[in-house]
Amino acid sequence: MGANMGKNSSLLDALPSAQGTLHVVMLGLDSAGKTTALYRLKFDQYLNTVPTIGFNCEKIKGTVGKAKGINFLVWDVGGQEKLRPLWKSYTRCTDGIVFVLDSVDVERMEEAKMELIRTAKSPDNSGVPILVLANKQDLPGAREPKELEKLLGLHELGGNAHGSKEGGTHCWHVQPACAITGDGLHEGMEALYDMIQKRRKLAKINKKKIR
Ligand code: G3D
Ligand code: MG
Repeated sequence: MGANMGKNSSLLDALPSAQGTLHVVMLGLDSAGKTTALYRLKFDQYLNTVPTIGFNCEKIKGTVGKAKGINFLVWDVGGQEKLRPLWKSYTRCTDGIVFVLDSVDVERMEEAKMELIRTAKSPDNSGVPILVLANKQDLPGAREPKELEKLLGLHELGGNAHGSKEGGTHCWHVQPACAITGDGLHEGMEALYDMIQKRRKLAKINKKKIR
């Protein structure tokens, strides 16, 4: 399944598309904190996680700022190396990508960068906004967003949410967070929502221009 799925069938297609619900997929290396973040967003509490084989999927409601009341359907896909080929089938037709990062694990930063760039450059994800969740900010030695931007080479992906343009098609934003306490998670979802809205507005304008 997954890696061998036909071009026209994805798990997302199998779901009834709830009106107004935004589809978001959480990616990132194993043990970055994706499942912890998902369940903290969902239940507002810490849940003990086990490594994800397959995926988790939950409906989340935005609580902060413009994203208040917005429904997100969030997919949390296993991050172990052998599962990564599956990411492709989840990221098709998604409104936004949350890339969860262990901000302490500098040893695996290059690996995270490779996976992020691979995801961003996949034609299916062209222009999909990316929220980088700089997780585990509670731990000593956690890198700051500015440094992570550099380590991940985010500028190669496109302008960030604040408008700088350096080629590439992606809007991105780095949000410092702690999935255990929940700090920064809803702020991150708001930033993602903001980028999704901007992209939609631009698409509308461009459509009008073509007419
Ligand atoms: P994954 O779904 O990305 O693979 P998990 O990652 O959510 O399973 O988390 C992996 C480990 O990181 C878990 O610890 C979890 O408690 C921890 N973790 C997640 N987010 C944070 C955070 O913000 N800060 C700290 N300090 N730890 C975090 P265990 O010990 O269960 O492996
Ligand atoms: Mg997991």
